[in-house]
Amino acid sequence: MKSLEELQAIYRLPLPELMHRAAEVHKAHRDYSDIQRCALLSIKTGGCPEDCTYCSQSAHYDSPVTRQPLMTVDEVRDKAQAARDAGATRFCMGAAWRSPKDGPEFDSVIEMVKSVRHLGMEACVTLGMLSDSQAERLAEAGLTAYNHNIDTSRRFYPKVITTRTFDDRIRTIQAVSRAGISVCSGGIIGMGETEEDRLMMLAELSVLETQPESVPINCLMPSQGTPLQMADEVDSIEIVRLIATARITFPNARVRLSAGRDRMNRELQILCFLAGADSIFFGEKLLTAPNPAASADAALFRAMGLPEPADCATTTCH
Ligand code: SAM
Ligand code: DTB
Ligand code: SF4
Repeated sequence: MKSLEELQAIYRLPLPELMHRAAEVHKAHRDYSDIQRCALLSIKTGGCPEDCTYCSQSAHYDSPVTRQPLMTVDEVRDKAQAARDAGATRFCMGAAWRSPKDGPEFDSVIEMVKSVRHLGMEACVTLGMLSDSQAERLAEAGLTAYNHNIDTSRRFYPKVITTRTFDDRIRTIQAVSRAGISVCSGGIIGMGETEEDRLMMLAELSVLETQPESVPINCLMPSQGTPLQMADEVDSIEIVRLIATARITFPNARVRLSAGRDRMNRELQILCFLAGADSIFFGEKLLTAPNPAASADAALFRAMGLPEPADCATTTCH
Protein backbone atom coordinates (compact mmCIF):
# COMPACT_ATOMS: atom_id res chain seq x y z
CA MET A 1 0.00 0.00 0.00
CA LYS A 2 1.46 3.38 -0.99
CA SER A 3 0.22 6.90 -0.29
CA LEU A 4 0.16 9.62 -2.93
CA GLU A 5 3.07 11.34 -1.18
CA GLU A 6 5.17 8.16 -1.24
CA LEU A 7 4.40 7.64 -4.91
CA GLN A 8 5.30 11.24 -5.72
CA ALA A 9 8.62 10.85 -3.91
CA ILE A 10 9.41 7.77 -6.00
CA TYR A 11 8.15 9.22 -9.31
CA ARG A 12 10.15 12.43 -8.90
CA LEU A 13 13.50 10.78 -8.14
CA PRO A 14 16.31 11.65 -10.53
CA LEU A 15 15.71 9.33 -13.49
CA PRO A 16 18.90 7.24 -13.08
CA GLU A 17 18.03 6.61 -9.41
CA LEU A 18 14.41 5.75 -10.27
CA MET A 19 15.52 3.32 -12.98
CA HIS A 20 18.05 1.75 -10.63
CA ARG A 21 15.47 1.19 -7.88
CA ALA A 22 12.94 -0.22 -10.34
CA ALA A 23 15.58 -2.56 -11.76
CA GLU A 24 16.49 -3.79 -8.27
CA VAL A 25 12.86 -4.62 -7.52
CA HIS A 26 12.46 -6.25 -10.92
CA LYS A 27 15.59 -8.38 -10.56
CA ALA A 28 14.61 -9.47 -7.04
CA HIS A 29 11.23 -10.77 -8.22
CA ARG A 30 11.61 -11.98 -11.79
CA ASP A 31 14.04 -12.95 -14.50
CA TYR A 32 14.66 -9.97 -16.80
CA SER A 33 14.18 -12.14 -19.88
CA ASP A 34 10.70 -13.21 -18.78
CA ILE A 35 8.50 -10.85 -20.78
CA GLN A 36 4.96 -12.17 -21.03
CA ARG A 37 3.28 -12.08 -24.44
CA CYS A 38 -0.48 -11.71 -24.36
CA ALA A 39 -2.63 -11.92 -27.48
CA LEU A 40 -5.78 -9.84 -27.54
CA LEU A 41 -9.04 -10.54 -29.34
CA SER A 42 -12.23 -8.53 -29.50
CA ILE A 43 -14.89 -11.25 -29.21
CA LYS A 44 -17.79 -8.75 -29.42
CA THR A 45 -17.12 -5.39 -31.02
CA GLY A 46 -18.80 -1.98 -30.85
CA GLY A 47 -22.27 -0.79 -29.91
CA CYS A 48 -21.38 -0.46 -26.22
CA PRO A 49 -23.90 1.49 -24.08
CA GLU A 50 -21.15 3.05 -21.92
CA ASP A 51 -19.82 6.52 -22.80
CA CYS A 52 -16.07 6.08 -22.12
CA THR A 53 -14.67 9.12 -23.95
CA TYR A 54 -11.57 7.25 -25.11
CA CYS A 55 -13.32 4.28 -26.66
CA SER A 56 -13.96 3.54 -30.32
CA GLN A 57 -16.59 0.97 -29.29
CA SER A 58 -18.97 3.27 -27.46
CA ALA A 59 -22.36 3.65 -29.18
CA HIS A 60 -22.37 7.29 -28.02
CA TYR A 61 -19.81 8.33 -30.64
CA ASP A 62 -19.57 8.11 -34.39
CA SER A 63 -16.43 6.05 -34.83
CA PRO A 64 -15.52 4.00 -37.90
CA VAL A 65 -15.58 0.71 -35.95
CA THR A 66 -17.91 -1.89 -37.45
CA ARG A 67 -20.11 -3.67 -34.94
CA GLN A 68 -19.60 -7.43 -34.71
CA PRO A 69 -21.75 -9.81 -32.69
CA LEU A 70 -20.21 -12.32 -30.29
CA MET A 71 -17.80 -14.65 -32.10
CA THR A 72 -18.36 -18.38 -31.97
CA VAL A 73 -16.41 -20.64 -29.64
CA ASP A 74 -14.79 -22.34 -32.67
CA GLU A 75 -13.62 -19.03 -34.14
CA VAL A 76 -12.11 -18.00 -30.82
CA ARG A 77 -10.39 -21.36 -30.35
CA ASP A 78 -8.79 -21.05 -33.81
CA LYS A 79 -7.49 -17.54 -33.01
CA ALA A 80 -6.15 -18.68 -29.64
CA GLN A 81 -4.37 -21.64 -31.23
CA ALA A 82 -2.76 -19.39 -33.85
CA ALA A 83 -1.67 -16.94 -31.14
CA ARG A 84 -0.18 -19.78 -29.12
CA ASP A 85 1.70 -21.04 -32.17
CA ALA A 86 3.07 -17.53 -32.66
CA GLY A 87 4.42 -17.46 -29.11
CA ALA A 88 1.66 -15.94 -26.95
CA THR A 89 1.19 -17.53 -23.52
CA ARG A 90 -1.91 -15.62 -22.46
CA PHE A 91 -5.07 -15.09 -24.50
CA CYS A 92 -7.18 -12.05 -23.55
CA MET A 93 -10.72 -11.69 -24.83
CA GLY A 94 -12.58 -8.39 -24.70
CA ALA A 95 -16.29 -7.70 -25.17
CA ALA A 96 -17.89 -4.28 -25.65
CA TRP A 97 -20.46 -4.81 -22.93
CA ARG A 98 -21.50 -2.74 -19.92
CA SER A 99 -22.00 -6.10 -18.21
CA PRO A 100 -22.65 -9.59 -19.60
CA LYS A 101 -26.24 -10.88 -19.70
CA ASP A 102 -26.75 -14.34 -18.25
CA GLY A 103 -27.89 -16.75 -20.97
CA PRO A 104 -26.49 -18.19 -24.19
CA GLU A 105 -23.88 -15.45 -24.73
CA PHE A 106 -22.36 -15.75 -21.28
CA ASP A 107 -22.49 -19.55 -21.66
CA SER A 108 -20.43 -19.18 -24.86
CA VAL A 109 -17.85 -17.04 -23.07
CA ILE A 110 -17.54 -19.77 -20.44
CA GLU A 111 -16.85 -22.28 -23.24
CA MET A 112 -14.28 -19.90 -24.78
CA VAL A 113 -12.43 -19.71 -21.47
CA LYS A 114 -12.44 -23.50 -21.17
CA SER A 115 -11.14 -23.97 -24.70
CA VAL A 116 -8.30 -21.44 -24.21
CA ARG A 117 -7.30 -23.21 -20.98
CA HIS A 118 -7.50 -26.52 -22.82
CA LEU A 119 -4.89 -25.20 -25.26
CA GLY A 120 -2.55 -24.74 -22.31
CA MET A 121 -2.73 -20.94 -22.33
CA GLU A 122 -3.61 -18.54 -19.58
CA ALA A 123 -7.07 -17.05 -20.20
CA CYS A 124 -8.16 -13.51 -19.42
CA VAL A 125 -11.47 -11.82 -20.22
CA THR A 126 -12.76 -8.28 -19.94
CA LEU A 127 -16.55 -8.16 -20.14
CA GLY A 128 -17.53 -5.12 -18.07
CA MET A 129 -19.27 -5.27 -14.68
CA LEU A 130 -19.80 -8.74 -13.18
CA SER A 131 -22.10 -10.18 -10.54
CA ASP A 132 -20.74 -12.55 -7.90
CA SER A 133 -22.37 -15.53 -9.61
CA GLN A 134 -20.85 -14.63 -13.00
CA ALA A 135 -17.41 -14.27 -11.41
CA GLU A 136 -17.87 -17.68 -9.78
CA ARG A 137 -18.80 -19.31 -13.09
CA LEU A 138 -15.71 -17.79 -14.73
CA ALA A 139 -13.56 -19.09 -11.87
CA GLU A 140 -15.01 -22.60 -12.29
CA ALA A 141 -14.23 -22.45 -16.01
CA GLY A 142 -10.57 -21.94 -15.07
CA LEU A 143 -10.20 -18.24 -15.88
CA THR A 144 -6.69 -17.05 -14.99
CA ALA A 145 -7.39 -13.31 -14.68
CA TYR A 146 -10.13 -10.76 -15.18
CA ASN A 147 -9.22 -7.38 -16.71
CA HIS A 148 -11.13 -4.45 -15.29
CA ASN A 149 -9.24 -1.17 -15.46
CA ILE A 150 -9.88 1.67 -13.04
CA ASP A 151 -8.54 3.80 -15.91
CA THR A 152 -7.61 6.94 -13.93
CA SER A 153 -7.91 8.65 -10.54
CA ARG A 154 -11.19 8.65 -8.66
CA ARG A 155 -11.46 12.44 -9.05
CA PHE A 156 -10.79 12.49 -12.82
CA TYR A 157 -13.05 9.48 -13.52
CA PRO A 158 -16.32 11.47 -13.98
CA LYS A 159 -14.62 13.57 -16.66
CA VAL A 160 -13.90 10.40 -18.64
CA ILE A 161 -17.03 8.27 -18.10
CA THR A 162 -20.47 9.26 -16.83
CA THR A 163 -22.47 6.04 -17.33
CA ARG A 164 -20.82 4.25 -14.37
CA THR A 165 -18.88 5.27 -11.29
CA PHE A 166 -15.42 4.57 -9.99
CA ASP A 167 -17.03 2.60 -7.16
CA ASP A 168 -18.93 0.41 -9.68
CA ARG A 169 -15.52 -0.47 -11.03
CA ILE A 170 -14.12 -1.28 -7.58
CA ARG A 171 -17.18 -3.46 -6.79
CA THR A 172 -16.53 -5.68 -9.82
CA ILE A 173 -12.85 -5.96 -8.90
CA GLN A 174 -13.94 -7.11 -5.43
CA ALA A 175 -16.37 -9.68 -6.89
CA VAL A 176 -13.57 -11.05 -9.07
CA SER A 177 -11.21 -11.33 -6.08
CA ARG A 178 -13.91 -12.97 -3.94
CA ALA A 179 -14.33 -15.62 -6.63
CA GLY A 180 -10.59 -16.34 -6.42
CA ILE A 181 -9.71 -14.97 -9.86
CA SER A 182 -6.57 -12.83 -10.27
CA VAL A 183 -7.25 -9.19 -11.04
CA CYS A 184 -5.69 -7.38 -13.97
CA SER A 185 -6.28 -3.67 -13.47
CA GLY A 186 -4.55 -0.52 -14.62
CA GLY A 187 -5.43 2.48 -16.70
CA ILE A 188 -4.89 4.89 -19.52
CA ILE A 189 -2.61 7.89 -19.67
CA GLY A 190 -2.94 10.77 -22.10
CA MET A 191 -6.59 11.69 -21.50
CA GLY A 192 -5.86 15.15 -20.08
CA GLU A 193 -5.16 13.95 -16.54
CA THR A 194 -2.32 15.36 -14.43
CA GLU A 195 0.74 13.62 -13.01
CA GLU A 196 -1.08 13.56 -9.67
CA ASP A 197 -4.07 11.75 -11.25
CA ARG A 198 -1.77 9.07 -12.65
CA LEU A 199 -0.18 8.51 -9.26
CA MET A 200 -3.57 8.56 -7.52
CA MET A 201 -4.58 5.77 -9.87
CA LEU A 202 -1.60 3.69 -8.71
CA ALA A 203 -2.42 4.56 -5.09
CA GLU A 204 -6.02 3.30 -5.57
CA LEU A 205 -4.73 0.03 -7.02
CA SER A 206 -2.27 -0.35 -4.16
CA VAL A 207 -5.06 -0.21 -1.53
CA LEU A 208 -7.09 -3.02 -3.12
CA GLU A 209 -7.45 -5.87 -0.66
CA THR A 210 -5.94 -8.30 -3.15
CA GLN A 211 -3.03 -6.84 -5.10
CA PRO A 212 -3.47 -6.91 -8.88
CA GLU A 213 -1.69 -9.75 -10.63
CA SER A 214 -1.11 -7.45 -13.60
CA VAL A 215 -1.20 -3.71 -14.13
CA PRO A 216 -1.70 -2.61 -17.73
CA ILE A 217 -0.45 0.88 -18.55
CA ASN A 218 -2.21 1.97 -21.74
CA CYS A 219 -1.27 5.10 -23.65
CA LEU A 220 -4.42 6.54 -25.16
CA MET A 221 -4.94 5.53 -28.77
CA PRO A 222 -7.00 8.46 -30.01
CA SER A 223 -9.99 7.09 -31.91
CA GLN A 224 -11.72 9.04 -34.66
CA GLY A 225 -15.13 10.36 -33.61
CA THR A 226 -14.50 10.11 -29.85
CA PRO A 227 -14.22 13.20 -27.63
CA LEU A 228 -10.51 12.40 -27.13
CA GLN A 229 -9.68 12.04 -30.82
CA MET A 230 -7.37 15.09 -30.75
CA ALA A 231 -5.56 14.29 -27.47
CA ASP A 232 -1.82 14.95 -27.40
CA GLU A 233 0.69 12.13 -27.23
CA VAL A 234 2.14 11.41 -23.76
CA ASP A 235 5.73 12.50 -23.15
CA SER A 236 8.10 9.52 -23.36
CA ILE A 237 9.86 10.12 -20.06
CA GLU A 238 6.52 10.41 -18.25
CA ILE A 239 5.64 6.93 -19.53
CA VAL A 240 8.99 5.54 -18.34
CA ARG A 241 8.65 7.19 -14.92
CA LEU A 242 5.12 5.83 -14.44
CA ILE A 243 6.18 2.31 -15.38
CA ALA A 244 9.13 2.42 -12.99
CA THR A 245 6.85 3.71 -10.22
CA ALA A 246 4.34 0.93 -10.95
CA ARG A 247 7.15 -1.66 -10.85
CA ILE A 248 8.28 -0.46 -7.41
CA THR A 249 4.70 -0.29 -6.13
CA PHE A 250 3.67 -3.74 -7.37
CA PRO A 251 6.79 -5.91 -7.08
CA ASN A 252 4.95 -9.17 -7.81
CA ALA A 253 2.71 -7.95 -10.61
CA ARG A 254 3.23 -8.03 -14.34
CA VAL A 255 3.45 -4.42 -15.46
CA ARG A 256 2.07 -4.47 -18.97
CA LEU A 257 3.24 -1.99 -21.59
CA SER A 258 -0.18 -2.05 -23.22
CA ALA A 259 -1.89 0.13 -25.84
CA GLY A 260 0.23 2.69 -27.67
CA ARG A 261 3.36 0.72 -28.53
CA ASP A 262 2.78 1.33 -32.24
CA ARG A 263 3.66 5.00 -31.64
CA MET A 264 6.79 4.17 -29.60
CA ASN A 265 10.18 3.68 -31.14
CA ARG A 266 12.35 0.71 -30.26
CA GLU A 267 14.46 2.72 -27.80
CA LEU A 268 11.46 3.94 -25.80
CA GLN A 269 10.05 0.43 -25.55
CA ILE A 270 13.43 -0.84 -24.33
CA LEU A 271 13.55 1.95 -21.72
CA CYS A 272 10.11 0.80 -20.54
CA PHE A 273 11.40 -2.78 -20.16
CA LEU A 274 14.42 -1.47 -18.25
CA ALA A 275 11.99 0.45 -16.04
CA GLY A 276 10.28 -2.84 -15.18
CA ALA A 277 7.61 -3.50 -17.79
CA ASP A 278 7.46 -7.28 -18.21
CA SER A 279 4.44 -7.93 -20.39
CA ILE A 280 3.15 -6.77 -23.77
CA PHE A 281 0.19 -7.25 -26.05
CA PHE A 282 1.51 -9.22 -28.93
CA GLY A 283 -0.08 -9.48 -32.39
CA GLU A 284 -0.97 -6.88 -34.96
CA LYS A 285 -4.26 -5.78 -33.47
CA LEU A 286 -5.38 -4.77 -29.99
CA LEU A 287 -9.17 -4.74 -29.80
CA THR A 288 -9.88 -2.31 -32.64
CA ALA A 289 -6.61 -0.36 -32.85
CA PRO A 290 -3.24 -1.35 -34.35
CA ASN A 291 -0.30 -2.87 -32.48
CA PRO A 292 3.24 -3.36 -33.80
CA ALA A 293 3.69 -6.07 -36.43
CA ALA A 294 4.84 -9.41 -35.08
CA SER A 295 8.00 -9.08 -37.19
CA ALA A 296 8.77 -5.73 -35.48
CA ASP A 297 8.36 -7.36 -32.07
CA ALA A 298 10.60 -10.23 -33.14
CA ALA A 299 13.23 -7.62 -34.11
CA LEU A 300 12.74 -5.81 -30.78
CA PHE A 301 13.34 -9.01 -28.81
CA ARG A 302 16.34 -9.80 -31.02
CA ALA A 303 17.78 -6.34 -30.33
CA MET A 304 17.43 -7.01 -26.60
CA GLY A 305 19.05 -10.41 -26.93
CA LEU A 306 15.91 -12.12 -25.60
CA PRO A 307 14.25 -15.25 -26.99
CA GLU A 308 12.22 -14.21 -30.00
CA PRO A 309 8.56 -15.03 -30.54
CA ALA A 310 7.71 -16.78 -33.79
CA ASP A 311 7.09 -14.33 -36.62
CA CYS A 312 3.35 -14.08 -37.26
CA ALA A 313 4.06 -13.33 -40.91
CA THR A 314 5.07 -16.95 -41.32
CA THR A 315 2.14 -18.36 -39.35
CA THR A 316 -1.60 -17.88 -39.44
CA CYS A 317 -1.88 -15.81 -36.31
CA HIS A 318 -4.28 -13.29 -37.92
N1 SAM B 1 -16.09 -3.14 -21.93
C1 SAM B 1 -15.17 -3.67 -21.01
C2 SAM B 1 -14.64 -2.66 -20.04
O1 SAM B 1 -14.68 -1.48 -20.32
O2 SAM B 1 -14.16 -3.08 -18.99
C3 SAM B 1 -14.00 -4.36 -21.69
C4 SAM B 1 -13.36 -3.78 -22.94
S1 SAM B 1 -12.55 -2.20 -22.72
C5 SAM B 1 -12.19 -1.81 -24.40
C6 SAM B 1 -11.00 -2.60 -21.94
C7 SAM B 1 -10.05 -1.48 -21.61
O3 SAM B 1 -9.38 -1.03 -22.78
C8 SAM B 1 -10.63 -0.21 -21.04
O4 SAM B 1 -10.88 -0.31 -19.67
C9 SAM B 1 -9.55 0.81 -21.32
O5 SAM B 1 -8.67 0.90 -20.21
C10 SAM B 1 -8.81 0.23 -22.53
N2 SAM B 1 -9.01 1.07 -23.71
C11 SAM B 1 -10.14 1.20 -24.43
N3 SAM B 1 -9.98 2.07 -25.45
C12 SAM B 1 -8.72 2.52 -25.38
C13 SAM B 1 -7.97 3.46 -26.14
N4 SAM B 1 -8.51 4.10 -27.16
N5 SAM B 1 -6.69 3.68 -25.80
C14 SAM B 1 -6.14 3.02 -24.75
N6 SAM B 1 -6.80 2.13 -23.98
C15 SAM B 1 -8.08 1.88 -24.29
C1 DTB C 1 -6.03 -3.24 -21.44
O1 DTB C 1 -5.65 -2.68 -20.39
N1 DTB C 1 -5.74 -2.82 -22.66
C2 DTB C 1 -6.37 -3.68 -23.66
C3 DTB C 1 -6.99 -4.80 -22.79
N2 DTB C 1 -6.77 -4.35 -21.47
C4 DTB C 1 -8.36 -5.23 -23.03
C5 DTB C 1 -7.26 -2.94 -24.56
C6 DTB C 1 -6.56 -1.82 -25.29
C7 DTB C 1 -7.54 -1.23 -26.25
C8 DTB C 1 -6.89 -0.27 -27.18
C9 DTB C 1 -7.85 0.36 -28.11
C10 DTB C 1 -8.51 -0.56 -29.08
O2 DTB C 1 -7.92 -1.52 -29.56
O3 DTB C 1 -9.67 -0.28 -29.41
FE1 SF4 D 1 -17.71 -0.07 -23.59
FE2 SF4 D 1 -15.48 -0.94 -22.44
FE3 SF4 D 1 -15.39 0.78 -24.53
FE4 SF4 D 1 -16.24 1.65 -22.18
S1 SF4 D 1 -14.17 0.86 -22.63
S2 SF4 D 1 -17.23 2.03 -24.18
S3 SF4 D 1 -17.28 -0.15 -21.39
S4 SF4 D 1 -16.13 -1.31 -24.56
